[in-house]
Amino acid sequence: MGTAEAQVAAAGDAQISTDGFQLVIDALKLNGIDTIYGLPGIPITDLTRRAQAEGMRMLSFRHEQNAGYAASIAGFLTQKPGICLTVSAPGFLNGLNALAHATTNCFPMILISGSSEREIVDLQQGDYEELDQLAIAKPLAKAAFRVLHAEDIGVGIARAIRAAVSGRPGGVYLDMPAKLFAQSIDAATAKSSLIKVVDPAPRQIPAPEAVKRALDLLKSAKKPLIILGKGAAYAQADAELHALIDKTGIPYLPMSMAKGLLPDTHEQCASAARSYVLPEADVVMLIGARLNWLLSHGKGKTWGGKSAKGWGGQKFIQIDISPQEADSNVRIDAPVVGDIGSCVLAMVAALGRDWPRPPQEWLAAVADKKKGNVAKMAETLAKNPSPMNFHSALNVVRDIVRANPDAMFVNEGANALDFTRSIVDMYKPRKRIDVGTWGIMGIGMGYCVAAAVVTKQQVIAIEGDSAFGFSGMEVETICRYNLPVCIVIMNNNGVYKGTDVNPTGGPDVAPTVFVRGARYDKLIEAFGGVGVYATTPAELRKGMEEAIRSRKPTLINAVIDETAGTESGRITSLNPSAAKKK
Ligand SMILES: Cc1ncc(C[n+]2csc(CCOP(=O)(O)OP(=O)(O)O)c2C)c(N)n1
Ligand SMILES: [Mg+2]
Repeated sequence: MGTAEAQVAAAGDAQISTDGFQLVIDALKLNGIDTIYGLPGIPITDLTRRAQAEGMRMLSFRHEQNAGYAASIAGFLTQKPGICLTVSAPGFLNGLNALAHATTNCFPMILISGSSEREIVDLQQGDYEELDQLAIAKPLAKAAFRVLHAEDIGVGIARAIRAAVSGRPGGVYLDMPAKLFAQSIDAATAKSSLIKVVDPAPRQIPAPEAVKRALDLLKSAKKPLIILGKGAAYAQADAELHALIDKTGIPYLPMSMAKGLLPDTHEQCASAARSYVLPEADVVMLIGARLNWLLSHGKGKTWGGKSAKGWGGQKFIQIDISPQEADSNVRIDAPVVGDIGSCVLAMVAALGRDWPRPPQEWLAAVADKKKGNVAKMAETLAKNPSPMNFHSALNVVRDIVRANPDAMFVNEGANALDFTRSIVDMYKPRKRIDVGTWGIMGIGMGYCVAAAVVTKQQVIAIEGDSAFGFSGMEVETICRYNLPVCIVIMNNNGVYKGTDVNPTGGPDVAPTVFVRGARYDKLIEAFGGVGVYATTPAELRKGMEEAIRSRKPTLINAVIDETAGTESGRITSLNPSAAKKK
């Protein structure tokens, strides 16, 4: 079947009809959405078939959670809502985790789920996969809508798109009961019911007085610091950010997914002196970064406060799209509300020509700290212990990424995450995608699929062995679509490390321990991919170079010293009972 438009034209007869399936596809395509991440089944199987027949990229996953994570990160990378399509009840619930993740991380995504018959669900009469999905989705989504009539599909999709991408982006749920898809509707009426959304994410220009207030404060600083968050990465305002960093000369810290907005090797990048600059800074400008747990809520010892919740004395400027973000954790002296691109542009324009560089003592102190820490790290990285540890393995990964700066970089785990983030430099914007605000395990393979599909670039994934397990079956998906993904599993035999013992002496291993010496590399071979077993940095290097050269789906099982990890990686202090365990 063609588009509603084609049918009308071909038949020359306004009486010809179309259906709900077709309208969903037409509405998405009309809004430039050409990819769906999902998993077929009642009632959406034909939607997946017909989307493919209509030229959309319909990517089928092995579990909806992974399809959902793929959709969420596609939204982050493209500024268009990523679409996840699931069946009712269990499929919907599997996708819901990713929807909540999208909302928490401010990624635009739409979860479209088929659902059961309203009148049966509402009377709780026990329909096939009965569940009040809309009610369940609401608290986890930025917005949630249901469409009951085919003529409302256009409006439903338009509202979902606007809700997902405007203001602070987030996850949107769109409920589509089974009956909707088969409803027939006059093709001309159908066509006129569709909406091409005009200006879905309008710019939000900051107030000039807010910009002036912020710049006055910044100018008064003796030890200024800029923090770039993933909101700054999402904004795709790379040139404006470069100009701001260059013109002010202020040291900056990139949050995890903001790494590479400017190359991590930039002389103003203060990542290697993080624990020095946070407590020392007197004025901090946050750009698309929230003062949540990842920044210790802007207070406490990390910031030089005397107690766990004590204020460190910093003044804060916060550039954010949401007017409600300011003062969420500490006082914000100069909130600047607007989209990041417009705000940074306004700031650069208002800097003028004679903006003073920060005091030399501050720049020299930061540079000095950096130098010391970089030298210490270089020493550790140069070692070649046997068995291989995180550092000697990541030394290889660091070289490979430097040589392939366009590659997308996926990262999850605990130690496998924390060591990687600090050791592997990024050189370009939006290359690093990881566990995000919640620190969730399971984003790995879904992110790999979306990153490859959206960017067409090589993808490198550095995965803890536990982290990988959450989405490991999607290696079949990666092989099926023949995606250029190189997965490296940092295999230390368990969660954090592989050395825990069962204190009772019973036959079960400890809860954090897996099968010793597991051969994850064999897993991908089952689907025609390339498996590599690497016990030395040289073997790891060879495997990664070959994967990138061939662009074949590759899984490298990097055998890591099972004693090498730390409980909870860098966030041991958040672990209530085991805070002292190293
Ligand atoms: C969905 C989810 N479940 C559980 C956790 C708790 N958790 C944090 S890190 C981690 C796994 C760490 O082990 P691994 O990935 O092997 O990394 P390693 O520290 O061993 O390198 C787990 C289970 C989580 N963050 N997310
Ligand atoms: Mg592990």
